[in-house]
Amino acid sequence: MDLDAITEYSALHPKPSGLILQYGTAGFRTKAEHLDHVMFRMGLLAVLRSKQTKSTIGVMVTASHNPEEDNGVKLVDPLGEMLAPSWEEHATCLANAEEQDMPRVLMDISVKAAVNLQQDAFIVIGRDTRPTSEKLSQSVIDGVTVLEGQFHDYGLVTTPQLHYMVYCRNTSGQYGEATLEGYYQKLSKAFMELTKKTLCSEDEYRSLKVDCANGIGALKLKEMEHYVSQGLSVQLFNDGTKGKLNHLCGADFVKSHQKPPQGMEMKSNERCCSFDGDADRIVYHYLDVDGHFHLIDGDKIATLISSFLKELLLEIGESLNIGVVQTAYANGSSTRYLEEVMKVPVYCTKTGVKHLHHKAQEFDIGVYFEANGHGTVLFSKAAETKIRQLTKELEDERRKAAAKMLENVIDLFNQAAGDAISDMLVIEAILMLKDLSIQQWDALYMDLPNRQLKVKVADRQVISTTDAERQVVTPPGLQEAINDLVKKYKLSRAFVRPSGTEDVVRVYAEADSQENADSLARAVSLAVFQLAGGVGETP
Ligand code: NG1
Ligand code: ZN
Repeated sequence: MDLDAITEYSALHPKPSGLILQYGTAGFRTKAEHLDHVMFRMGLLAVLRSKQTKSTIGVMVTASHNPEEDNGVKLVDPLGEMLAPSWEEHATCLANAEEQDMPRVLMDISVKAAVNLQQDAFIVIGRDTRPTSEKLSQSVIDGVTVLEGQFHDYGLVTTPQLHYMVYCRNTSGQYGEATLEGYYQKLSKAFMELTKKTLCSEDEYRSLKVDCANGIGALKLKEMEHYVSQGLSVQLFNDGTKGKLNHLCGADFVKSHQKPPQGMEMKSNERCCSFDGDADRIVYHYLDVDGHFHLIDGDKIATLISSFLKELLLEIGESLNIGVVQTAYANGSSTRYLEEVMKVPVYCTKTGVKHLHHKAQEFDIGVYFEANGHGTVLFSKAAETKIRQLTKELEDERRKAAAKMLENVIDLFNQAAGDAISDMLVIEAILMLKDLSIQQWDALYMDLPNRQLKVKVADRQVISTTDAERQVVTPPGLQEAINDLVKKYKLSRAFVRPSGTEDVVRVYAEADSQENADSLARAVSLAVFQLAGGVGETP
């Protein structure tokens, strides 16, 4: 390592002294103007990680659903997964080292992690459409270059597209070709094959309105459009030509406000969906004939997908196990429906896709979705091999057709990360194949009314939790207070946890009516404010 060169280049990306940031659930995320040094340093760290794993590592510059002024960065590990926890700590140390200490901290990490500095390194870089992303991704490249890492800059891509590139490159092209063309080809081929039998049914099913949150999803859907145009026509709204990124639109806005996005013309009963700013989340929605808004979130997406997969498995008669993974934010009705009606096992993990992804890997087929619409389906290597073998060997036409469909589904899901584009194509294919309208899908079960609120406290880390974040451990008395409040309502549930991406405590409540869910959420917020050091206005 050329420490002089590192010191010299680092001075061009100086750290504002005293600034402390944490590698959270989705990497570093804060106001874009505070991130230049972090980007440079994550370029350096990516090189070390690449040398250590002898694999291509990804660096994505995005702040997902955050406001346009924010930005962020996360590293993508060899098989497309989120960075390993011990390296999250290295990332935090490196980002927070004062200017003069940085080269030493970098050396310490390479020693601790037993990095062979002679090893080659290869980094792939991507970014979203934020005005600050291009310059920040250049700072990542500066970091990579000063440590003599090789790189490929994919420029504007969705977060899941970058995960896909990393996965492809580390599996010698077996998973797919590491280009955008390769991504579109792979997905569209699987989609067209899966839906080819339905192509002569009615046209209205085939058109979908997409709210792109004024983000990268719009550009990438435009690029993909002609690959799938025979099976699906997408009408794009909030495509970034006018509005501000994630402002009053996009999956996060729609889910948290339970309102239609602005800038989208919705007629009654039309199928609509919203992506978030980096296109790794999707939720569906529609207006009914009375003009009421209906949200179809990640839980209902998981339900649709797992019921489809279960039917196919029954058809081929193989005993592959299937499990659904959720977080505490999953609507109580969805969990009940999955367990009691569909009879599929459901597991709850901590918030953050890395936890869900990890748990989903335990099954032959692991379906995981956060209620906010981030998720995918993972197939174990053994299950994939089995299914591909069955499509070749089965003689019974029906069973063979079902196995073939499962094979298409494997190719259609992004196995490296939750992906709005890939999920959208799977959902559209299932709705076509089962001839389901959005209302019929919505009617699978009724969501329990719920409310999410945020509370500002002096230090959100005073709140610690257990039982997949459903129970508070500290501060003392808070869980008892929540228990007492929950008892006052029917069909009720509430929990609180410190956010991993914002400086707030999140409060979630559900109950038998919207009024009661709102009132329970407010009461729990007040308890948090009083017992966990609330600041500012009392909720
Ligand atoms: P935090 O801020 O830790 O609640 C949010 C989402 C997560 C996940 C991350 C990463 C909710 C309640 N939380 O995390 O599910 O998507 O952002 O983007 O939706
Ligand atoms: Zn996102």
